[in-house]
Parts: sequence; structure tokens; C-alpha cells
Amino acid sequence: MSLVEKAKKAAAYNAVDENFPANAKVVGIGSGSTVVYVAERIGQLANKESFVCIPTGFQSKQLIIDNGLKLGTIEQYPSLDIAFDGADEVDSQLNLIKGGGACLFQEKLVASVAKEFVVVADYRKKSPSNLGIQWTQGVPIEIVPNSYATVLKSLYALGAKNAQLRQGGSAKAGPIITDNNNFLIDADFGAIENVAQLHQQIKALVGVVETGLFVGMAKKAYFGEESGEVLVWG
Ligand code: ABF
Repeated sequence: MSLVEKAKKAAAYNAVDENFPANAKVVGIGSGSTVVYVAERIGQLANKESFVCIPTGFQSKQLIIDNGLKLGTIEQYPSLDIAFDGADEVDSQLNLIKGGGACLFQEKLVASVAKEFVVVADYRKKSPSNLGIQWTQGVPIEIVPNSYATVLKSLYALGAKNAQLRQGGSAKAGPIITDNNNFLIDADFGAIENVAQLHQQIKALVGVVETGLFVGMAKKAYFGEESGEVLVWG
């Protein structure tokens, strides 16, 4: 197992071991490669029949099934005891950039109704000062498809240095389609000075469904370090 993989696993196992509520009834399982280890650890719990897991997308649903966990939907269970998810970048205020995996809307929906939201990541995701330093691919933004030209124009007006519609794997594939049948834009604002303000400005644009800026939502962040130790923020 590579160093990064070991770091992800250590962060995820620690986060579950230290935060999973003994009497949990509804648990959010996020997306990405670090959450794979969260689902694995939760799947090892003796009482796994006593709670339901809510996914944040297709991959997440598969993780829940593959680990023998009970699957539920956010429509059935609109209130969660805890949610675990990865991140593309985390600042020291626990603000996040998410959406590199294209699931930001459902990730935010699940996190927004969880009593506790715990982030798991490897050491590369830490950005103690500003967001937009470690993650240089831009802020992911989910949009209604036919608004892409107007939203792109408005993002440049808001100060984006670069904003692109996220494309599929090949030139022929066209734009990526989210689980909600929307498009994604990645907008690079450089180092973000005021995360909450930027989120609000982008969210106010007609056509924007949600931004990948998660402001003040996470309670704790667990980082697997290169040393093998786990660093906790929050
Ligand atoms: C999801 O997975 C995303 O919001 C984020 O883009 C990504 C992090 O993935 P990984 O754990 O693979 O770095 O949570």
C-alpha cells in the first residue's frame, strides 16, 4: 500500500473510531477514495444492522452495498446523526473545496442535515491559510445545463482567472453529467480571501445549483500524515 493510501486509511479508521455514535440510526457516507476506508471500517461494526447509510452518489451507494451496510435515501431519512466525507482541500477554519468527484450537490445535501460532519483526507489536502492554494483545479460548481454560457461569463465578472465546463474523458465525450443531470464548471479564483462571500456570490447566479465551497459545515477534519500519524483539526 502506498504512503498516500496508508494515510487515507489511517484518517478514515481514526475518524470512524473516534466519532461514530454508539446509538447512530442514520449515517451519511460520502464519495471519493478516502471514504472507501470509512465504509470499510463502518462495515466492521458489530451493530451494523442497527443503522441505515445514506449515500452521496453512485459510487457511495456501491460502497454501502459492498460493505454489507443498510442502504437508505435522503428522502426517507432527511435527518442524519453523522456524515463522513472526503475533501479536495481543507482550510484551518474547516472550510472545504469539494466536488472533484462531481458529487458536490448530494454531498452538501447530506452534510447539511447531519448533526455532525467529519472530513477524512490525506496530508495533501491541508491548506492552513487560504483555499485555492493546494487545489488548483478551481471551485467545482454544479449548474443547470443551458445556463453554462451565462454562468461562465458571470464567473469571470466575479474575478475567476479561468472557468471551464468540465469535460468527460475524451474530446468526443462532451460535458460531464452529474447524478442530477446537470453540468459542472471548475472556476479558478486563485487563493480565496473570503470563502463565505465567494460562495454566496456564485450561488446567487441564475443557473447555479450549488457550489463546492462548504463553509462552516465540518466539525472535524482527520488527516493521515506522511509519518503515519493522524492529525485532527477541530
Ligand atoms: C469527494 O471526493 C469530493 O467532494 C472530493 O472531490 C473527493 C475527495 O476524494 P479523495 O478522498 O479521493 O481525495 O468527497
